[in-house]
Amino acid sequence: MKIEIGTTLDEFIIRREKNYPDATGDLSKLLRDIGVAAKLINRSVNKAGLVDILGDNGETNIQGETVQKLDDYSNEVLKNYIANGGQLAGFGSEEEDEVVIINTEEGKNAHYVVLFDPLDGSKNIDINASIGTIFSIYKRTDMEETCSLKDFLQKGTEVVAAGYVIYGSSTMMVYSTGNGVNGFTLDPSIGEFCLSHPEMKMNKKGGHYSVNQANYKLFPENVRRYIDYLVDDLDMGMRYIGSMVGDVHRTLLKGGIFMYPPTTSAPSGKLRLLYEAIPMSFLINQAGGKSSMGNASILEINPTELHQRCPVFMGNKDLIETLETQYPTV
Ligand code: AHM
Ligand code: MG
Repeated sequence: MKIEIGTTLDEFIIRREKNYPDATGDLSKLLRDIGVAAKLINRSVNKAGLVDILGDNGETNIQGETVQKLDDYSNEVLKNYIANGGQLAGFGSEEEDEVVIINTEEGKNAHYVVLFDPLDGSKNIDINASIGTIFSIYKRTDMEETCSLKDFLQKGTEVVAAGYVIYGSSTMMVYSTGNGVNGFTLDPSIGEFCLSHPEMKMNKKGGHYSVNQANYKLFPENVRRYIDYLVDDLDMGMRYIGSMVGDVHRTLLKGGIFMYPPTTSAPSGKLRLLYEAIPMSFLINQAGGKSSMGNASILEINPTELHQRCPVFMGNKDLIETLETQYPTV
């Protein structure tokens, strides 16, 4: 059944759930809770220049980076909204050192775990550029066992749902439950996410390449040759915000390729496998594109650590296939 443009996120989720008579409603509730948390984060992001939540809070997170106040706030909002809803057995956050297991009776019986980056690209807060929230949802691997780290270290092929919220010139939530990708724009006049981009599909050709070009000399030789090929042979232009959600959102809408390759100082790149690379790969794949760690799919990586990093290349299928076959990097 086709769902009309303008349908609210809640209505969309309810209608979609009807296609699955055995659904418990837990995944739907989780997605709706993420939608509500996103609206709260959006409210604060919009006020970032006005109230005293702009700037950093002086602490560093496990990655050794300065934590911005809005990172903290977004992390708290997501935790409170999704952890207390009764559908979650645990969650992991880029801003938390360890996974958090929910030890209530409801939590022990819950089927799902969530991983999120509460506010990605937060260095862009001060300059009013796009930032975003990224999330992925998995089912626990074994309901007979207590929820533990292994439930979070699952391959991208096991993702049940993933998406992002972009706080940009408008605020959008884009997500997939493995059945295509749909985008919802927040209508501030009614405070609802409304279906604006149904069944998103990547362009097969064209678009920009998106990379931190300042790192060019630090990239492996094949990555440098590949970038030269994009510029010299395909005549591609470059766009780079430095905010993964913004850069991937453009790639999803307009085509091209987004990459964060390894460098000599960061041999696994910068981006986190579980919080950033897998959820975005899942979406790009669902929209008909492809993602790679340089020589194989990101979705096939077996995670070993919660905060592990991995090289990221994602975009038009042809571009990724050329990378893997002609300019592979390990
Ligand atoms: P963050 O999770 O600390 O915000 O860092 C991730 C961000 C991504 O959004 C973006 O793609 C990347 O860092 C940009 O890094 P760089 O400034 O090295 O190009
Ligand atoms: Mg991040």
